[in-house]
Order: sequence, then structure tokens, then C-alpha cells
Amino acid sequence: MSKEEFLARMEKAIIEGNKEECEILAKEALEKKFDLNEVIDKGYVPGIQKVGDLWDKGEYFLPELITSAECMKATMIILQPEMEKSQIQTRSKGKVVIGTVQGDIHDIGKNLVSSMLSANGFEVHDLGADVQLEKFVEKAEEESADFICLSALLTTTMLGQKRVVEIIKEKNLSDRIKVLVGGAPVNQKWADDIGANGYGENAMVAVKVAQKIIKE
Ligand code: B12
Repeated sequence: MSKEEFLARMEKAIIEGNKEECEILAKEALEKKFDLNEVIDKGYVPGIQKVGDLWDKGEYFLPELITSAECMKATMIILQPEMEKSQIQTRSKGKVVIGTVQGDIHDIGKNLVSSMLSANGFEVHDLGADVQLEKFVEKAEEESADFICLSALLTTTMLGQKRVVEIIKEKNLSDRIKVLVGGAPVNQKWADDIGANGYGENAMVAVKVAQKIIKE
């Protein structure tokens, strides 16, 4: 089986919600020592994106969405430890507090960003999903974090990102704590409009943006 066929099988397994196949393929990817970033970006992520398209068209409903999301999670449980191990863990490159904002339970993308940051040497404090907005700032102060990373997948919860930036300004913490925002409905313009310090369209870009800011 070629790499392309392998990636296509992965995509299909997510779309069909075939958890067993997802787990088999994830283990195979490890055995074959495939580039795990490629496996995720070109196999699993396109799969969940297609699931989103099918939902848009009214062909998929909530149960299908949940099943495919569970497939993604099952896959990441297998891949994540290896991804984190495979990077050379040096001294922490910076401290990050991350989570999905209040009112929003989507956490697949946030988990990817979280693991890519820790795989690249950042110390990550993951608060999970549906996180109370003040909690981000409290934790960042407690840990003397360099970054707060906020994920939002709903247009309504994007406002939570804006509020966290405001809280940071109100507490005069803008010099110490930088805010990165992301999630499917978020873009650079939104990040600029709310005064966030950075935006990343995917987990790899999130890492690059954080690395760039830490060097400045
Ligand atoms: C899977 C999914 C679910 C799963 C979530 C499971 C889970 N544990 O996460 C379930 C089924 C639970 C779900 C529920 C709902 N969902 Co939903 N869901 C999706 C779906 C199909 C995929 C999201 C996903 O995981 N994408 C894959 C990941 C890898 O991508 P990502 O999250 O965008 O993350 C990447 C980047 O954005 C970036 N990134 C993410 N976070 C961050 C943070 C930072 C700091 C940075 C720098 C980068 C970054 O990097 C990530 C990795 O590359 C999307 C459709 C879509 N196209 O997005 C709808 C979608 C987000 N859901 C939607 C809706 C409406 C809902 C529900 C309200 C449905 C309902 N009626 O109950 C509920 C929400 C409940 C709530 N309060 O949160 C809508 C949102 C519409 C809108 N405009 O607001 C979407 C867009 C579907 C649609 N087209 O209508 N959903």
C-alpha cells in the first residue's frame, strides 16, 4: 500500500466513523515510522473536515459527528505519546496555558495545538474545554505563563477570546502574557480586531507563531 493509499484509508475511516480501523491505522503509522504530522494533516484532518462538510449539507447529523470526533480522539491517544517522545525535549521554550473557551466543547483542534506545543518544547498547561474565561488568566498568573492559547469553534464563543484579551488589558498583564487565538471560524483579521498577539490556522503554525513571539 502506497503512502497516498494509506492516507486515503485514514481519511475514509474518520468519515465512516470506523474507530477500529482508525486505531489499526494509527498503530500501523507508528510501525511504519511515518511522519506523524503528515499522517494527521493529510489523513485524519481532511477526514474530519469532510465530516463537517457533510454536516453542512445536511447529510450527517450529530451522532455521525460525535462518532467521527471519537475516532479522532482514539487516534490521537495512540499517536500523541509518540509525537511528544520523538521531539528532542530540551529546556522549556516557554509556558503556555491553553483551552477551549467557555460555552464551547470542541477540543480536537485544541488538543492538536496542545500536543504540538509540548512536542516542540513548550511547557503546556491544558485546561480542557468549556473553560471559564477568568480561569485562563488566573492560571497564567499562577504559572507565570508566557502565552494564553484560546481555541473557539463557534462564532458565538469567539467573543470569549475577545473578553480574555480585555481581562488581560484590565489587569495590565499585556506585556507579560501574550494571547494566541485559533479555531475554524477565527482568522488573522479577528485576531487583529480584538488585539490578540497572534493567530494560527493550524497546530504547526501555532507553534511557529509562539516561537517567533518568544524570540522577539
Ligand atoms: C467534530 C465537531 C463537533 C464534535 C466536537 C467533539 C470534540 N470533542 O471536539 C461535537 C459533535 C461534540 C460537536 C458539537 C457541536 N458542534 Co461542532 N463541529 C465539529 C466539526 C465537524 C469538526 C471540528 C474539528 O474537530 N475540526 C478538526 C480540528 C483539527 O480543526 P480545528 O478545531 O479547526 O483546529 C485546528 C485549527 O483551527 C487550529 N486551532 C484550533 N484551536 C486553536 C487555538 C490556537 C490558539 C491556535 C493558534 C490554533 C488553533 O489548529 C487546529 C489543528 O490544526 C466542525 C466543522 C468544521 N469544519 O470545523 C463542527 C462545527 C464547529 N460545529 C458546529 C456546531 C453548530 C456544533 C453544535 C452547536 C451542534 C449542536 N447543535 O449541538 C455543538 C456545540 C456544542 C458546544 N457548546 O460546543 C458548527 C459551528 C457553526 C458556527 N458558525 O458557530 C460547525 C462549524 C459545523 C457547521 N458547519 O455547522 N461538534
